[in-house]
Amino acid sequence: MACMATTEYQVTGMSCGHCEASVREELSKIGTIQQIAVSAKTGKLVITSSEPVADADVVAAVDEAGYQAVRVA
Ligand SMILES: [Cu+2]
Repeated sequence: MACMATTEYQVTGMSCGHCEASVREELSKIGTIQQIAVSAKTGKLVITSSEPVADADVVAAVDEAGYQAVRVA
């Protein structure tokens, strides 16, 4: 198994499970992402990927879903 990269973002604007699903759907288009943990309650988004994902790609995907992501870790 290749090295896994984990990155964390704070997402603003989500309010329910549908918001989480929209974020998941957009992020799933980034092929290297293996795992997505997103909470509308806390705004926390944790991405596990097989290769480092560009922050700009994550921010763009979340923006496409209608929310704002900021990298925190
Ligand atoms: Cu919602």
